[in-house]
Amino acid sequence: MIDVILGLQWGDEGKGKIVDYFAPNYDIIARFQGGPNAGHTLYVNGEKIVLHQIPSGVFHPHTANLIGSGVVLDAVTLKRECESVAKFGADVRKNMFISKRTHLILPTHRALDKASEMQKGDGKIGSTLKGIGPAYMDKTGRNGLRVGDLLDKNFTTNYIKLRLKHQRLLDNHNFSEDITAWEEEFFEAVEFLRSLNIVDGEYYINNKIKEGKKVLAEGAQGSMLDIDFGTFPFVTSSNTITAGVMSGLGVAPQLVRDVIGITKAYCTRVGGGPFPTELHDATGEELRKAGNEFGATTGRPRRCGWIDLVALNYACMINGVTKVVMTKADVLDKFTPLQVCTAYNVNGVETDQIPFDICKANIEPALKSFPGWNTDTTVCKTENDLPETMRTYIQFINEKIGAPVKWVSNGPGRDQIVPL
Ligand code: 2SA
Ligand code: MG
Repeated sequence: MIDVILGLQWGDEGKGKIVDYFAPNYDIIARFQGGPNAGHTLYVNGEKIVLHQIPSGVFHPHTANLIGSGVVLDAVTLKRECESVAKFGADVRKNMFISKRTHLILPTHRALDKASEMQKGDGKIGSTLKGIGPAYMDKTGRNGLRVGDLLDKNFTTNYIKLRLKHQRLLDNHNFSEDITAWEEEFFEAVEFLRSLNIVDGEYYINNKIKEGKKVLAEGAQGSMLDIDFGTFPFVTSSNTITAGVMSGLGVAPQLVRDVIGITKAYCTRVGGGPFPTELHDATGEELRKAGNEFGATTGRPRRCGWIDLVALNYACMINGVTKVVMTKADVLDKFTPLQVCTAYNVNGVETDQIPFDICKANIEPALKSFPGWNTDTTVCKTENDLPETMRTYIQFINEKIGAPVKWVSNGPGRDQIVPL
């Protein structure tokens, strides 16, 4: 049995905290896509920790953590992260497993990411520059190196061949940056990676499921950044949606039980691309401050705006969402009135669908106004503690997106979550 947790917006919905919250109910937490572009923030004994490559179940000693085949892996980030979680008592040699089919991010992938963004100029994607796009390009282009290849004695020769290919591309971009230091770090990290639990991920997970173990698939980024159904080309290079769980872990669709979608009570986006409900005014600035909306990986300020039910409804449809968690509800505590986007006016025509040409169209959101609650909700423990105005806001969202909000997260703490 597999349950899925994934983001319904443009990432940063608070997946890390929610996975950490649910982790004790599962035997295995598995990342199925993305790489060190992810920034999953959690709090362990009151201390903040941001995970990029390691699944968010790592602090639960009885939970195994799988880095699945659909992930792209940066050995340097992984090594650093393993060292930092060890300080909090997590032992990755005991509870973390890496699929042999997981593709490696090479130092030249990072350089290519930079070069590509520089060439795009104003039209740049706003990539995290972690080498994600180029690593997935080498996967689909059938050139990439995988974790299992590290166990081959010809690894270094194969690495050099691919590096030469990349060098020619970088020369075409007129990109010259000395990557010697990155390479040194890479080979050190590769040595470390060889000493971890490298497994046949698809057999590992299917055998565990046969034994009756429960799996939680942990999504990274968000549905609107999906390579196929997001706001292309302003997307990441993987399938962030439920479909990615099957291809990224090697599991059958009928094993999936719940798809738990995470949305903020408002909306953010980091990087380029369309964001119909974005606020360019003081309210947007206040949301950024109140929500501490800065990239967990890059520190970039996130763009902020009202919740977008057109996009949320679309994400629920594509993912087959069965339950929703609304996060950062407390960030809205001091905002009134609140706005909710119920439709788009696309070049003057109203629609409740995501237009194909969302990146080019002139979109005006149709907004419905709700009174705010002006209450400190961080102290709420049960549904009855939540202000009536918040419950009305949630009820409206449930109806529009066709999936029920079942939990409200009202602060960063592990215990700040209210079941509905
Ligand atoms: P990439 O690096 O090639 O995947 O970037 C492509 C687009 O995907 C966006 N993207 C993200 N959006 C939100 N959160 C992400 N993770 C970090 C975080 C991001 C950060 O948790 O805050 O720290 O800046 C993430 N990763 C990728 C990216 O902004 C591009 O729009
Ligand atoms: Mg994030």
